[in-house]
Amino acid sequence: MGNDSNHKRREPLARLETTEEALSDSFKHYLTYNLGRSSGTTPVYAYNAMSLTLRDRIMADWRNTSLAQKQVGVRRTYYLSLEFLIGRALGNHLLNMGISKQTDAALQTMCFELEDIQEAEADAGLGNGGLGRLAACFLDSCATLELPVTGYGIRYQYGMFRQEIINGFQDEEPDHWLRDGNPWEIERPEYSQRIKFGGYTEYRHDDSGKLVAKWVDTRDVIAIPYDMPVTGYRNNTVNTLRLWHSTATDEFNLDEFNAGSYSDSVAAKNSAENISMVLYPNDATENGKELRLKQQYFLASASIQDVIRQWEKRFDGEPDYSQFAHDNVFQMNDTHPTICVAELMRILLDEKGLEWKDAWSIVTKSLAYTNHTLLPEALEKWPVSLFECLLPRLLDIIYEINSRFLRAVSQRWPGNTERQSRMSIIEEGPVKHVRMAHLAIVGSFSINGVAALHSELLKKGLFRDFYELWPEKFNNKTNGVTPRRWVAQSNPLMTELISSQIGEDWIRDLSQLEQVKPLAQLENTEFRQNWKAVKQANKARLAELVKERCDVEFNTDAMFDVQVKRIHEYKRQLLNVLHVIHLYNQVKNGDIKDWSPRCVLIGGKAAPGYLLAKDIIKLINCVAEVINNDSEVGDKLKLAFFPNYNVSSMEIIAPGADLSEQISTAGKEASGTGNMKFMMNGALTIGTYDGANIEILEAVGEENFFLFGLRENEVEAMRSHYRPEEFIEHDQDLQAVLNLLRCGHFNSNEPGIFNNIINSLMNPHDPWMTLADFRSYVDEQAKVSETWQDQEKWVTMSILNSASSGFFSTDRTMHEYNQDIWHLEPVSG
Ligand code: 26Q
Repeated sequence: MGNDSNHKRREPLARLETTEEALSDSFKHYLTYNLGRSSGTTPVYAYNAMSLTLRDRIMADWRNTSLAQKQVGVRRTYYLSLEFLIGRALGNHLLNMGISKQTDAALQTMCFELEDIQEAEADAGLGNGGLGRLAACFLDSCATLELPVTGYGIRYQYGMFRQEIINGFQDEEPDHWLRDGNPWEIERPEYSQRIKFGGYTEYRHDDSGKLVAKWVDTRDVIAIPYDMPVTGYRNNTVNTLRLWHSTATDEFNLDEFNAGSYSDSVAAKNSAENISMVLYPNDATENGKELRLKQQYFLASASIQDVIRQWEKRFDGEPDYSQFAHDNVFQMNDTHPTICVAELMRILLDEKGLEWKDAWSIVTKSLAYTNHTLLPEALEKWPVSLFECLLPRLLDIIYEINSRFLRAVSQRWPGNTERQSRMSIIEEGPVKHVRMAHLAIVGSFSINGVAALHSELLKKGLFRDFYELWPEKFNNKTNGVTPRRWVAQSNPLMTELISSQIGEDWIRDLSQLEQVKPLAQLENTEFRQNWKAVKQANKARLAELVKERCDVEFNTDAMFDVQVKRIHEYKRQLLNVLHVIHLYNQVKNGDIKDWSPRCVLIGGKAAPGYLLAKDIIKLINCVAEVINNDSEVGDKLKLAFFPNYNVSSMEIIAPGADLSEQISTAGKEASGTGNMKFMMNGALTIGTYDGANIEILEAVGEENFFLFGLRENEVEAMRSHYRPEEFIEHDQDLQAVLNLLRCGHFNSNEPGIFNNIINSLMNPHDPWMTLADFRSYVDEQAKVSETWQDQEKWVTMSILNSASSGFFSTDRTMHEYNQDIWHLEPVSG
């Protein structure tokens, strides 16, 4: 294992120059001497050479930041997440370092275009959607705010699958994002950790007569860290994202080999290497998959051991564990890494020899949990039997935590066994389960939701019992997005325009966008003209991409109406499609007075096992096929499904959108973050009273937001007597839409393929109650179209949306986490 205990004596590294000449020299050096390529090479080698050039120029700040954060007395946070949806890095580092101009110039002299080179970078797609992207935005903001926060995750060899559309259906292809190498990562095998699986617990009494547990006869796996730099915005701070790669131990192979089973030993090696092989592509629980639980424990154990290793080095002699919770705080991104409640206990008890009450006091002062879902069926639980095989010692500890916890519950509510079984970490039944959210709540000092409504609903619903026991643990932290990636990088034209008016400081203090509000007034004709021109140019850029990826022509004079996010029933892409079919009916009926032409773009991935979500993709493609090939429809209406929606495509999509669709069933979308990216880029929102939509509406004012649909309480009140037929009976537009669907108008060659969709809409038990909101949605969409007719009004609303989006910067979110949960001091590199 490594030893960097002499770090205090190390000289800071000198920064390398970032002049055009220095960049160009270094680039040529890497291209020729390191990569063995010449100037006529393909963009991928030029990308690698430039990335290595930049990495060199990050290294000094990285080392300095890292040393500064290791100093005695520096309190640090570790963000534990099974997902980091980073996207591309090159453009982000260039922006943060402020050297895009000279880099561009250096490349030009060597006949390379920066843009082409950036395109050669594969997205680091190590996440499913919102939760994973949030983790990436958080890291960006922490580095910019100089907060000592380290991300810990898994270095999946295959990220989120690549989605291809074949005959309208989703097809999943592996995402081998590391194929061409990853110039941003640094392998640090000297900090490898050993992770135990299987075996059993041995108890014995030590010399002083104390009962001690030992987890023995385990099948071990090695975790090797790979570090990626996280640069702050123009502040010389570089934080770290440490991703673990799994590999087999050497001796394990040898044992098996000596026992005469060579192939079994190779198979064992495979199974160790499987752990970090692939990201699970489900954005709800993939219940009971052994490999997923292995991934979770692998991350938790490797990360905690790594934190302890680093922290112990601060001491000359014996580490003082009474200080541990002062120095360290772990933020758990959903329940996925929650096994670390038990793992930290195990290490403190079995390896550090602490007493239970001291260990528990440390654990419950250093762990914090963020919840990201309101769907009860998405709460993670694992069969006890799986724990028994895989993590027997951790199961012992969970049982002990639970029995002590239930004692506290029975003291608070004597004789209330009903409540005890509701709150228990163990769910009883024919198959016993470990409830990970309960473990997280019991083990954490802070529990937060991700938008105001979501956090309230957690207290009233899902976690009500726990809120009654520990109200002080519960808090809200409304999500955000980083304005560096989501405006400064992705929308350079808007960035330039805003900066020409209010300077550049808004990029690190987004509340300053307020100063743009007065510029929305009609008399500011030049600014408004420029705003329109920026949107128009961004729409042209998006239209070009849509043409290339979807082979559909989007006319940039039409309204670009966009819904991109994971495909899920609760997000109600179906409601969107029903509206598109309604518009199509209007055109076909000649009901086109004062028509507002629309280009509707829908994109997103379906979990491979989620068949109805896959049907929805097929439906969108089938409806698109009919509409786009109807000459009577022409430019009045287009529909396209955007394949393989990912971080890089959002960087083009958000700036080009006029209308953002945020139409989840109220009470189901915890927050949403795409809504924020669209708002920042000047799109108007049509949305339900759900998640962060509510806070967006409050920030921009209801006159600048298209609100529709039932509220959360109304949804719940209607649920028991929801009758879809009644909504159909009273609504001719809805009848017409459903008739077209039912008669097979969009699937004449594939009869019956949408029956499941139709049945789900017509089902009185439809949890998403889509038809209940149809009328209200269509009416609000008519208001959207009417507003579009008044382009001056639209521009005003667009400017006001951007100008009101300051609250939704993750800089604000991270500031709040720090004030209320982490209590870190900024550390400058
Ligand atoms: C769990 C166990 C096994 C396999 C997979 C999973 C799993 C993986 C990913 C469960 C959930 C997720 C992702 C959830 C997610 O992205 N939630 C979104 O989080 C955003 C950030 O807070 C919110 O804005 C969204 O509202 C929420 O849906």
